[in-house]
Amino acid sequence: MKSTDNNMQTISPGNTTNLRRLGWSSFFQDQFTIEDTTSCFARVVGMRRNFFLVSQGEEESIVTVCGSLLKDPEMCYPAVGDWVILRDSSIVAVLVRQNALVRKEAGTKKRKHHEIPGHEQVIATNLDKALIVCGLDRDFNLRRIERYLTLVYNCGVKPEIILTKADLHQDPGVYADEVEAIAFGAKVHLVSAQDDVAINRLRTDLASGVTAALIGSSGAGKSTLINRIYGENIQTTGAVSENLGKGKHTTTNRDLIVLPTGGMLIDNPGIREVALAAGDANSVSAFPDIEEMARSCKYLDCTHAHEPGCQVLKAVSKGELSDDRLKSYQKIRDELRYISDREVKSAARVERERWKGVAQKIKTINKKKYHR
Ligand SMILES: Nc1nc2c(ncn2[C@@H]2O[C@H](COP(=O)(O)OP(=O)(O)OP(=O)(O)O)[C@@H](O)[C@H]2O)c(=O)[nH]1
Ligand SMILES: [Mg+2]
Ligand SMILES: [Zn+2]
Repeated sequence: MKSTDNNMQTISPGNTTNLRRLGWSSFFQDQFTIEDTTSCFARVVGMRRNFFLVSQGEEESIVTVCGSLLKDPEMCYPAVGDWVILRDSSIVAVLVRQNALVRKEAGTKKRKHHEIPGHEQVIATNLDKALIVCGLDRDFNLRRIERYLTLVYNCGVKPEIILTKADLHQDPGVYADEVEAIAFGAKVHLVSAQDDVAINRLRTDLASGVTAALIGSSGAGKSTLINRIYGENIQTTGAVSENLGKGKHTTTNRDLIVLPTGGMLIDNPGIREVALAAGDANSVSAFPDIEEMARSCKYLDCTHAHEPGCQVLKAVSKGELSDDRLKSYQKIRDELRYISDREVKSAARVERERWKGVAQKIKTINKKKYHR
């Protein structure tokens, strides 16, 4: 199935008012037209081992993926947040995504073909924003927040930061100030599950049709926030271990939750390691301060490690930039460079392998000639 203008598949749009509540827009509408009565548009709201939960705005239904979709190189495997075309309880097409929050798959557990270790894992798609949730307990870590910001910006998604568990401190504003200083324009919310005013503010920010995904460590308090914003305990929450200060991976599935007030929140399992995926070349940097200083460095290719005339190092020595933030920047920069290098190299390797095959064939042909 193609989505090009000259080969338009026509399918009845269904109830667009209901779809709109789920975030349906002309961006998706313009991709396909459905005319047959057996097909319809739906949004993926949940993912389980062998099936998907989809919604058309009212009831949810359980569907599978059509075998031919898996073989179509132009189609991607559905993820939570995707708009799809359904036919006979199976997903036959995935609409082009507005954006996708993607990270490298960490760990070595054997997974299904779409989640191979070291490969990219789609957290959620078609987002209006990503809410980076950080608990003001042992979870609090500026360097990790910088990594999350890089991940979100790299995916072309708008980040906001939620600092939760503010009730654990006398003066939580200090943490908010520290985060504001590295957030550069990304909104910072200071909340706690008990704070009705703060929860209400988050709720009002999620207008009807708006989709936001919550990401953060296990135990950060993502599901607790969803329950509070929703107004009912719909997601299971779990305690944080006293010795390790970490959560126990209570949430294991990705789910899109439609709030009674209209907005949508995607709950995700806690992320163990913020492994970055190769970014979009036009993405916004999470380090605009350092990049601005670097423009005045003496050398264009300054690494800000030892070079004379380095304005970044000068800022560190003057106390205008923290050494930790510079180290965090350098680490992320090197990682992203490594990822993109590896991608270029693997493309080169594929090409080399192809030529090896061709060369082998030529050799055998020549050999035959020689022996004749
Ligand atoms: N003191 C305090 N504790 C909170 C707050 N929010 C959440 N918690 C506690 O933190 C623990 C973890 O909360 P969850 O909401 O399950 O965390 P999560 O981010 O969903 O964790 P995973 O599902 O494992 O990724 C629970 O024991 C919550 O009661 C808060 O605002 N203040
Ligand atoms: Mg959870
Ligand atoms: Zn420099």
